[in-house]
Amino acid sequence: MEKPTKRILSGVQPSGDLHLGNYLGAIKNFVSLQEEYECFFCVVDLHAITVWQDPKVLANKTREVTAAFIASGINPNKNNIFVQSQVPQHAQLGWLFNCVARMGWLNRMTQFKDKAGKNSENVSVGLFSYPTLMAADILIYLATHVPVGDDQKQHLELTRDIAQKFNNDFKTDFFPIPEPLIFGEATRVMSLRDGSKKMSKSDPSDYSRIMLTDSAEKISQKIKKAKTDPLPLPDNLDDLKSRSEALNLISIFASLHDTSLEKIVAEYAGKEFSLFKRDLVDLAVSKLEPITSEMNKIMDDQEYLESVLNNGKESAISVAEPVLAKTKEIIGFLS
Ligand code: AQP
Repeated sequence: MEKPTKRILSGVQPSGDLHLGNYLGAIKNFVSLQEEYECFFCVVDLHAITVWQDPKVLANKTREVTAAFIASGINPNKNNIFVQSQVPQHAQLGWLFNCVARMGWLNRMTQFKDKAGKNSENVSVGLFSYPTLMAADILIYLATHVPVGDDQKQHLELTRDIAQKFNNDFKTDFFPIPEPLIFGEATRVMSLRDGSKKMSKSDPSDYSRIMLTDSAEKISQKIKKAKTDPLPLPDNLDDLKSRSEALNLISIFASLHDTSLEKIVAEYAGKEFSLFKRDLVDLAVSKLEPITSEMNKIMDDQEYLESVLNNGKESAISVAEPVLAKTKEIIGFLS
């Protein structure tokens, strides 16, 4: 089997409205990588159901993430865009990896601890074993690189451990050891209400995040209400790094503007937040409004969306099936 040298897999869950963290930490980077890499972009609905999803909204959210990919600039004619549950090889390899990963490895996953909180006896088994399915998502395509936000770094390390253990156990070099691609000025976008918490779909406060579906007016209200401290903006990076809310807003600005943090710090040194926020509103609206309106157009054309996902499914299966078959052969299953 020919091994790829520059192949990407990444996914986004249809578990709620996409927010600025998903866009700046992941989707925007996907767009910039599509020329250089062979790309597989997946709507990871199997991951979404690790927590309860209303069946009446899940299908629509799945289409919405697909529309967001395309509206943000991912070319569906050049890249594979598909839905995870429509490519059964992900779940099949996921089971095989459940038998490779160790309990101790999964017990260390901080995302599980954060999401389960004090309720760990009552969350789904799927939430606990989520990272083994993520490893399968990546390795079923023999992907070499994985663009993700900083929050997924630990899961990617686990993917590397699984690939390495499988290769060692079966004395093979079949699975690549994938590299994370975590870049940009906003690798971890924080809540607008609390600079110590990640911006997240499941945060109960609507004002904690900017959604890709928000109107210009809503974006403006949320940025104006975003938590800050009473000091003017700092004039150096060291001071900025000790002020979590200021760091978050400046990182968002730099990333939306495709500029470095240093340049934005220099531009707003000593200025008041009120002025900075006004400029951030204008920038965010100018960048997000075209995406939102394109998303709405795509969502109105369900036939087009279906054809993109059908093509994506077929090409994904054509790559995933032989990888699964080879994995089963290595393990010693009958063909
Ligand atoms: N706050 C963030 N900053 C930077 N990147 C982020 N990502 C998510 N939140 C941030 C990146 O977006 C991609 C898709 O994430 P996901 O939807 O699959 O899952 P998630 O990380 O669990 O996202 P949420 O919004 O926090 O969902 P809930 O609230 O359901 O847990 C990933 O590359 C992720 O790194």
